[in-house]
Amino acid sequence: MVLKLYGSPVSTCTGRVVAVIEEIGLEYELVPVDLTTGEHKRPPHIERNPFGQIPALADGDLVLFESRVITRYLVRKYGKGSHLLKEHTPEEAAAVDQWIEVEVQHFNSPISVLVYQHLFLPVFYGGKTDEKVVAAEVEKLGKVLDVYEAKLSKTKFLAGDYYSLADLHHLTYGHYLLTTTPHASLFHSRPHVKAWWEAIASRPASKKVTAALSFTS
Ligand code: GS8
Repeated sequence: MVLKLYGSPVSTCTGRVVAVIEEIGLEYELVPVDLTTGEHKRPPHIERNPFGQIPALADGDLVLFESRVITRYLVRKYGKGSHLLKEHTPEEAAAVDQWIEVEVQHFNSPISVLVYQHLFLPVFYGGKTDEKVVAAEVEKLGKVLDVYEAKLSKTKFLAGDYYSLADLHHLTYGHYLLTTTPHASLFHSRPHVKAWWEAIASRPASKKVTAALSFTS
């Protein structure tokens, strides 16, 4: 049965799931949910995600929401041979889990504000970038990336020398930050972060995802 992914091609959280689908090589159908008309807040989408957000995945009768839960589900169900979740030993699984959590707890908040301020706010909502907010979030993200720089000076990827979901989860916001905001130097000025980013972005699966994200150069 073909997976159905309910979301939007320009959404970071939808793209996160598409990245895993492409890494594993699964067939899927992207069913558009139009945020501009509030389709995500009404039935039938609200039944797929009670928080009225995208994405949601339907795999037969199973319906899931939360992009990072969907990615783990897909790896466990269809990507067992991959290293995307190293569940061979509790120690390796913990290394991936730890950096998956770091992305959620430390990276996502400042980078999503920066992308919102520079891209979604002006483009979708006709608002004006708040430079005070931007300055505070640039500082926060810089501190997080200092930690990444130290870790990535020891291993090629976050959890170890292998590409995992811990890295993949950074793809879509990283892409938008680098291509639609004036803050690419946050990544490029840190040599190990820069090399890590290039290793992520140059993967064939990543290229398919980022090609579909609009607003990019
Ligand atoms: C966040 C989903 C989300 O913010 C996840 O799936 O990872 N933790 C969740 N979705 C946004 C689009 S961002 O790609 C969304 O649906 N926004 C509309 C809204 O919240 O009303």
